[in-house]
Amino acid sequence: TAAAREAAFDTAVAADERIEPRDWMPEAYRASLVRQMAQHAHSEIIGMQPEANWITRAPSLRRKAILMAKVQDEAGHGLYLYSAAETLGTSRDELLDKLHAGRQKYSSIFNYPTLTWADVGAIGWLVDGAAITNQVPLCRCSYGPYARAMVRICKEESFHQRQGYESLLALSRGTPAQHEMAQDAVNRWWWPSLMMFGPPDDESAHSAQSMIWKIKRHSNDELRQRFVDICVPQAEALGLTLPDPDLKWNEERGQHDFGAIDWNEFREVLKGNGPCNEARISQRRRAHEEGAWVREAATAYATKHSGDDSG
Ligand code: FAQ
Repeated sequence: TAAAREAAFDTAVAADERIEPRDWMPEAYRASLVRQMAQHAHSEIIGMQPEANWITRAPSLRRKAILMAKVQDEAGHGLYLYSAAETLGTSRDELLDKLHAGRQKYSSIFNYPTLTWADVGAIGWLVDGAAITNQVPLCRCSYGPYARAMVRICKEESFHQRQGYESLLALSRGTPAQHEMAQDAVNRWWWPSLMMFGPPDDESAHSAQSMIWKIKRHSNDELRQRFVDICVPQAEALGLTLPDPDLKWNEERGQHDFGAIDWNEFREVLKGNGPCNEARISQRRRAHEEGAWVREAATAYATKHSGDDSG
């Protein structure tokens, strides 16, 4: 019966068992996973744009090779995530259509511009750093295909974070102008990185249910706090300052206090009014249209060879 199926699902989730594609699941669980995984996949592929902006201008062959590999990894992450979402019965086409029509979100962070080379380092350090902090717990998500995709993605994100840190360190220890460029990038990326974790807990529409379902393991504010605590000693080691005069160690809490986040800015970016929203989505639509011939050729090839392995 329906009640028994639902009870079995609840028991499996409570016992930390994985839910797999063929298992019964509540429609709302399926819909919430598709929502989150689609947003995550879209973030990976839109997230290629800010850094790709610097591939042709990387300061050395080594930096260029590293950056190209990183941006390719992001495309790969998008593909694992779309595939994982397909196991829930939604096609990649459907999800991309929703992205292009503005009906599904992608992370707010990718609506900010990359103005200097140091932004590439700051993205690696802070944006990938925030991404790992948020995603490591997702490796224990109750939905099997999402959790497994996260394991590989997190390994690659760790490399991305280290390369960003190393690149910023080189700039910070470089000429005064390079140091200043690194500091300026950190000044611009710090607050948007804190917004990546989502709205404060008391305004987070999905958190309570997602935590019961063990899609999310920690609240938005918990992960944001963890990230701040991780970044403070790293900023010190980098010789850079985090742009928050209220940031200080709180002995009693055993955590850092930090200043107020401008949630109005966050809401504006989500509404489409960030500095680069227009540019990001139009570039994405253009790339999709320009790739139409590749999809047609791949479909024609697959049709020609279906049920025929003669080559
Ligand atoms: N931006 O109720 P909640 C990366 C939306 S990392 C835009 O708290 P939830 C790697 C939220 O969707 C970035 N929208 O939602 C990389 C919901 O709207 P909806 C991607 C946001 O799901 C690095 C509404 O606000 N990572 O790409 C944001 O419980 C460098 C209410 O919020 C992931 O997606 C935001 N920052 O918690 C790539 C991780 N925050 O759906 C390239 C997986 C919230 O009702 C270069 N996702 N919203 O229309 C998650 O962990 C969660 O979905 C949260 C939000 C924590 C993001």
